[in-house]
Amino acid sequence: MSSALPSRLEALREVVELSAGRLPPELLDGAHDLSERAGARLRLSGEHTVVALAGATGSGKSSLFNAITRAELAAVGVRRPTTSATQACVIGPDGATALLDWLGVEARHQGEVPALAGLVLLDLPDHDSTEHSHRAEVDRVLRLVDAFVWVLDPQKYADAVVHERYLRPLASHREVMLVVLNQADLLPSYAVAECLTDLRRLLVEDGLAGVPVLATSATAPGGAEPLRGFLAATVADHRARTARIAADLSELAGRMTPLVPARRSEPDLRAEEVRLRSALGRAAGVPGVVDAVGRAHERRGVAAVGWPPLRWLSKLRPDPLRRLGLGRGRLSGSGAGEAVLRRTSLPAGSAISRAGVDTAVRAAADVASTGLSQPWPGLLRSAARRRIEEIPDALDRAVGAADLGMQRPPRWWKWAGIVQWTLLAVAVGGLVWLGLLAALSYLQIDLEAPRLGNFAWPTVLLLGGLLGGLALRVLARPFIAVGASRRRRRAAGELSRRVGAVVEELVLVPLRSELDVLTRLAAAVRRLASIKE
Ligand SMILES: Nc1nc2c(ncn2[C@@H]2O[C@H](COP(=O)(O)OP(=O)(O)O)[C@@H](O)[C@H]2O)c(=O)[nH]1
Ligand SMILES: [Mg+2]
Repeated sequence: MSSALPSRLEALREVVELSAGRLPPELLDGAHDLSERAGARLRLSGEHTVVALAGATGSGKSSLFNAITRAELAAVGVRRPTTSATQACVIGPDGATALLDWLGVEARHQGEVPALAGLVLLDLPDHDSTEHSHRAEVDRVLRLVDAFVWVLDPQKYADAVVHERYLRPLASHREVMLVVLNQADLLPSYAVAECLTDLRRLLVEDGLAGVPVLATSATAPGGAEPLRGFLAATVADHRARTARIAADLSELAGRMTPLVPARRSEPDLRAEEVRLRSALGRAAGVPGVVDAVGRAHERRGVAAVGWPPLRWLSKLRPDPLRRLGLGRGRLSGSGAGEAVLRRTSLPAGSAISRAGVDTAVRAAADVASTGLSQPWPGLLRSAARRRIEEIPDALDRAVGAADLGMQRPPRWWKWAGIVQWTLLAVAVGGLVWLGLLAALSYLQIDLEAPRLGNFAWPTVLLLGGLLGGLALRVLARPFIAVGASRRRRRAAGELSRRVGAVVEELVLVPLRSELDVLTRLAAAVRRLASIKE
């Protein structure tokens, strides 16, 4: 397990980073603390193993401490024995100063017990002390040590406090825990055996099955030997330091696992993308623009190929695109780096279309959160909505910058226009000719105009020119209409591409990036829990 520790600690750092602002603060604080604590302990002496003696008042912690270290270091109370500060005894190698500084233990002693070289034994205040500061000291030190020895006694071993407040929450720490039933000398041996059986049963209920339980006596000769033997083995295999951190990691992972989803496939957002496009398209006024493109095309077509003398008529009505501020169809000065964009005069999205955008964005977030429990649906919603305020402007820019294809009138319009002017010229020619003939005839000069069948040429020219112009106007109409619907389709395509880009940038990218955080966090929590990917 310890070989996986570096990767689990790396996972922990990732968890801290990714869960900031996402998971409950107390969990985040716990993760952050653990990351710091584990890093600090791993930088400190690996030669030493820190073991705390913890237990209730009078259980015999101080007496065992003295018995193990073979010194009269800790004050043993007869009537009201209390230890207000943690005492430390370092056995064997020097170099524990930084470790003790980090542990925040001032009362330090040096002991000489060859079999225990490397042990830093701590005698804690009573966890059931009436002094709040004593209990706080116990809680503080217990977070830092490599291993715990719970010292219980025959009268109080079943007390609810120690089981509920201390033992049960340490279920992940079975590997670095020992429970001793001290003062065994006070009981006949059959009663000791019964006590041990009962204590083991309680420990199983605490979730601590498998934790070693020993009977000791701090006062009877050799009564502390079982504990000494256990400590010697613990110190010798040097594993408590990393095993404690591994236990902390497992405990944290156990609390985090319910908050991240198990492996799941990427949600399919394609249908939501379609809905978003149409909602944003409506909000951007795309149907109105498309319609205006068609009408503008027809109007301009009629203006280009209509009968010249009547063209001014169609100019009486305003150009539908110019009215929307889209007449020129492009950004003003579309040079690179152009910062000031021309705004369209599109009506600002109506309340209804804005509500439509809102609904579509929420729906996309909800689909993305299918099967997730809180806080993720909320987080995905706020991610999808993070840039929602920017949508109206972005849509306006997208529509304003769209090339609606109105710059390039169909080429045949020009030729038809030339034909129209030519026909008009022919008609005018005929008219002038007829006028001249009439003037000459007034002057009694009769000239015979050349004839085409039954008609005089000037008449043919006048009527032919007029009828030709009219016919051209009428024949051109359906072609203009076909052109208009083609332009409408092209504009719709262009606008939908542009609206799609806004959907992608302002809704889907933020949403997917939050989904990505979720996936990475879930993977990090699995690595934290040391579950194989
Ligand atoms: N008979 C007996 N008395 C003990 C034993 N351990 C401690 N005591 C006594 O219990 C009292 C409290 O011990 P102490 O070590 O101060 O307990 P602490 O409060 O847990 O530190 C003292 O009078 C000790 O002599 C033991 O194993 N057997
Ligand atoms: Mg004591």
